[in-house]
Amino acid sequence: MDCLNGIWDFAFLGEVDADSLCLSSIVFDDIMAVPGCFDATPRYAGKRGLCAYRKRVRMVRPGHLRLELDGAHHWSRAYCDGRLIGEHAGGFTRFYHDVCCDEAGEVTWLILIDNRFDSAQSPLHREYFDWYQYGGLTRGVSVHTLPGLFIERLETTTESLAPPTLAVRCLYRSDFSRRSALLRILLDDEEVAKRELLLDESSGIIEERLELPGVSLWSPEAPQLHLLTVQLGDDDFTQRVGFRIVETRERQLWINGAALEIRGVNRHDAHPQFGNSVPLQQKISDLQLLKMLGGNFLRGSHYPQDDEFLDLCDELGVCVYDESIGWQHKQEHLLDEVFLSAQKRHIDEMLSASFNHPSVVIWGILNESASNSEDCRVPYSELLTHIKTRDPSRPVTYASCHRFSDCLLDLVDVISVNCYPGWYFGSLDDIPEQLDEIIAYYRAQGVDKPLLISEIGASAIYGCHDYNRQRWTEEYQAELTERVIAHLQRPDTDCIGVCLWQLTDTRTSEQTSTILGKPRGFNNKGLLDEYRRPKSSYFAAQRLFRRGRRSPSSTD
Ligand code: ADA
Repeated sequence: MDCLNGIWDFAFLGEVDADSLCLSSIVFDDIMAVPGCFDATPRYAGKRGLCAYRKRVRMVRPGHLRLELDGAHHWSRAYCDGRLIGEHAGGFTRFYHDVCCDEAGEVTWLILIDNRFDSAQSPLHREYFDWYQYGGLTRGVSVHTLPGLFIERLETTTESLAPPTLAVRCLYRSDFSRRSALLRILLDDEEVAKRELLLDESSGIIEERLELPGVSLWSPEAPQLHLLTVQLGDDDFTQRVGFRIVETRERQLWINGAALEIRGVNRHDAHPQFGNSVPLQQKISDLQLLKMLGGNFLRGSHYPQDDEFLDLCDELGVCVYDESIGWQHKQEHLLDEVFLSAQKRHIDEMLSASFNHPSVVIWGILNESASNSEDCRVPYSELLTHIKTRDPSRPVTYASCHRFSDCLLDLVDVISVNCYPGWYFGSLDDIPEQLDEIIAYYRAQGVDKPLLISEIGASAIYGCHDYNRQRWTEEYQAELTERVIAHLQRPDTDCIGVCLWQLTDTRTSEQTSTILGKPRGFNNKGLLDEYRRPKSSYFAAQRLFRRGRRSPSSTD
């Protein structure tokens, strides 16, 4: 594998149509970092349009090359030595293009990127979303030289804990229709399976069930990881795995038989200086901030998380609700075949990239979309069934904002409720009553399912203090946060926990309808501001998260 991250030649082309562009006329007059968001750099801040990235590399091993892009926002078209090798729409997921290269020598990779809003070209990105949608090669690029028989990916599932048993699915491809190959599987460098196979398809799945007595389990408290290596013919693939089982029953979410009390936050993978290409150190800092808060859970709002971030969650024992891109999609979007097939492809990419992360304990789709319409039953059901068919081991959900009108909750395993008592409706004093009413409504829709408050919060401008304690002050936000958590932690409140909205302030869309209610152009509901400076609400949440859920005998 050759990593192509680093400095790329760059040209911002602006209002240019990719179809009428002559590649040889592009003047590369600048440079850009990959991974990176070009529009988070000062020269291109706020710009939307077509741009071109170029990198020349010496390929010592030619043959079947695979260009892998870990995230390209929002639309991309890739060329190898001037040859078109593929197009892709939708950010936040990994995809690839294959190309044959016969001779060793210099290869020129050229990638066009478009961050304009165009629902025909990029059906998954809409301008009105409440977050800033940056452009660029946001999550890195690599190139692989693949042998004739190669492993496409591994999918692992813990089937049992006693003894720990891992089901391994090895998806392969071969340029011969019939060949024999040796399969070897190693766990932490020790051979655990070996057999000679006759492969008579050009692609297929090899399934192995490994019983591994004595292997340590993964849990939020003790996140033990193991290294799984699969060798097939001349190819090998190494993947970290954790042994753990997620279940939903009796209104709880269980990990290895222990009910999880969710103390979580929503997090946008964003920073004003880096856009959606948050550096590793900042990712670690964000998880430290979650841990210091007393948190154990993170909702990756509102798009799939990258491998690096999920690796950190695996290591730190932070459980993740990983969701497909989406924000308040209306019925007309959900009933549009182009949108639906783009969602399916995107969900497939999310699953392929993140299947083996033990930290991912819930798959979610389509934040706050039209789940209050019976007419949307078919698309919702298709997407959720699609996930369940590929991965029956994890619960599925969607975050609902339809307080008294949701009608598709029979399709999910976990009920996720976004609600803002004391902010968009009601007052601080009403919070307990409002929450009880909302929970009772959702409970009636899904009698024995676990119920998570997946968003709740209030806005505060960092540094805004006032004795009046009105909306937008740190005092109001802190008080609301305290009242919400205190009520949700009561032993008689029927929920599995809360994901506060949100860990940090985040830049919002430039569209007038969105930005007008958002001072500074930011969603200011962070416990921290966008530079991670704490507001009073962070400490209010910390006090209660560290204390945890009240037992029926507690006195306070
Ligand atoms: C919604 C949405 C969030 C954010 C929030 C808010 O619930 O899911 O992305 O926009 O509202 O701040 O209003």
